[in-house]
Amino acid sequence: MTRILLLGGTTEASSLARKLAAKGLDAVFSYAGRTDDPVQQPLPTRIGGFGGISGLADYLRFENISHLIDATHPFAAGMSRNAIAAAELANIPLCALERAPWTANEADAWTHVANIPAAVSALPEEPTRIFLAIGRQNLAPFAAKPWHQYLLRFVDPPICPVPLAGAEHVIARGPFTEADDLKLLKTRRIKLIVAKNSGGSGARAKLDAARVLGLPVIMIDRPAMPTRLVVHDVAAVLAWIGHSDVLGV
Ligand code: 3Y8
Ligand code: NAP
Repeated sequence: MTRILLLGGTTEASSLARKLAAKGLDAVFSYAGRTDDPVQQPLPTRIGGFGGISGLADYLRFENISHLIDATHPFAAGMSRNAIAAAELANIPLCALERAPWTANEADAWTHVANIPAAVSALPEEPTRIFLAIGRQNLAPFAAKPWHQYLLRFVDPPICPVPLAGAEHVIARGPFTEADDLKLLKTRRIKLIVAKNSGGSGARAKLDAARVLGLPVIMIDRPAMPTRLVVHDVAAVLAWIGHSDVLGV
């Protein structure tokens, strides 16, 4: 009997959730509970951590999950690593739905760095107006270079002080549009963007706007992930769970 746990929190996860619901499949959608008011899903939804690897393995067993799908974000490394270990413990098949990294073209001025500390090191020495488009959770290392004027973008209003004195912030939930991000970069006089190589369409607008304005981008590579089955579209996930129709998906 097919019963799916879908680890979500991305555009692709929401798209897959709509397909699973449309097919009437028995599936549970899972959010970490990072945001105040996550997008409603067309599936029964649970919110919050599982309690590490063992907590997730117990959940898989007690909920009689037959298929685990990791459609979390490429930078949600902790969750993805736990999913691999828990699926093995509970002897449940795991499939990761992951979008391809973004790649630069000749019109882009990207500097690739391996991680957050390397992004801090790559910042210019002279004071610069920087759009730090990496969310809320990894800001503290940038306090090492307080002479920059940082612009931050949060999903929810910050409830505790931001670890970057003097930073400006905007509250917005993606997916974002190129027109909106062009306006943001122009009105805030941004001269450099720091971004995570998240891939997908929902966070891409700032890169397209940077290309139009000829702005440099420091692009943070995604963390390496242990070997697991990875697919790149909803159709492949449906085929994996044995529910793709001959005429469509
Ligand atoms: C809680 C669920 C959907 C999913 C939409 C995608 C697109 C819009 C763009 C910028 C970059 C950033 C951030 C971002 C985007 C989508 C997608 C994506 C980037 C929500 C969501 C949850 C989160 C968590 C949140 C993080 C933060 C990261 C903001 C919902 C809206 C920067 C990642 O305040 C916090 O604690 C925020 C934490 C993890 C990264 C960070 O470290 O701060 N996403 N984002 C999920 C959960 O609880 O399980 O609220 O509806 C989902 C989306 N955010 O269904 O339409 O698919 O990537 N999310 C990044 O890519 O760099 C914004 O500003 O340009
Ligand atoms: P993370 O650092 O990889 O995970 C930390 C812990 O959060 C996990 O060990 C787990 O707690 C819990 N968790 C994470 N995702 C979960 C989910 N979908 N359902 C239930 N628990 C979850 O996670 P993160 O990077 O903060 O991402 C959190 C959520 O935001 C995920 O849904 C992710 O898809 C989404 N998101 C993240 C980013 C990003 O840049 N990181 C961008 C867009 C969306 P336990 O150990 O207690 O089980």
